[in-house]
Amino acid sequence: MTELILSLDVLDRKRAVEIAEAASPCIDAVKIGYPLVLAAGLGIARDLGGLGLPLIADFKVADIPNTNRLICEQVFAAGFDAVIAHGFTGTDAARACVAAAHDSGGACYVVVEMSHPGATEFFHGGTAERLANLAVDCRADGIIAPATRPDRISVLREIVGSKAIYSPGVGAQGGDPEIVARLVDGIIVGRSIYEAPDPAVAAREFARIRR
Ligand code: NUP
Repeated sequence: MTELILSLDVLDRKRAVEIAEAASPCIDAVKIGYPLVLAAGLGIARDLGGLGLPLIADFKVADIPNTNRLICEQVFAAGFDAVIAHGFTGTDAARACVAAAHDSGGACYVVVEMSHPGATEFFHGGTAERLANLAVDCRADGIIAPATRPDRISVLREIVGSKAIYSPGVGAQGGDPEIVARLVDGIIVGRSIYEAPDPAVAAREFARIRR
């Protein structure tokens, strides 16, 4: 079954915990990025630890290998189970993230094509395909690919095979969960759940769709 990953981009610690708790029976993981961590602190990972769900740090790590390693070590020490890294900084840099993740018993996912309209300026023309190959070479656990372009997911699936594909862009960005859920291992949903009048109901609806 396709996983449902809640993207928790709210700025208030208490509200973040409430939404995650309400949605928790219907979701498979929680993804946290800079907005919540910068607003609430890295300790939010511990606050959400009681949910018993994997926590993914969407930090899109993109630095030199040594700095990537230092960042990822902090991510896993803080209690995260997975990290998202960029691949465009090169094989050595991505490999540093994968190594740090695996040394901590965690996972690393590499962004190979982003979901917003401007992403086509740089990711198209062969770059996403190269990044997908890089993710395979680095032994990343999976890739991030755009729910807004299901045709692209299919192209990237050819390259990564059975590696996990997690896909943001469902709902608020226009991606159709019914179509995308058939192509990927997990859909990532943010605003369509946390901005819904009842996030628990919205999460249940997405959980039903993905089956
Ligand atoms: O290509 C990407 N697109 C994207 O939206 C890569 C991402 N990591 N994301 C993230 O997924 C984005 O930063 C946000 O945290 C989430 C999508 O949220 P929403 O559009 O469902 O609200």
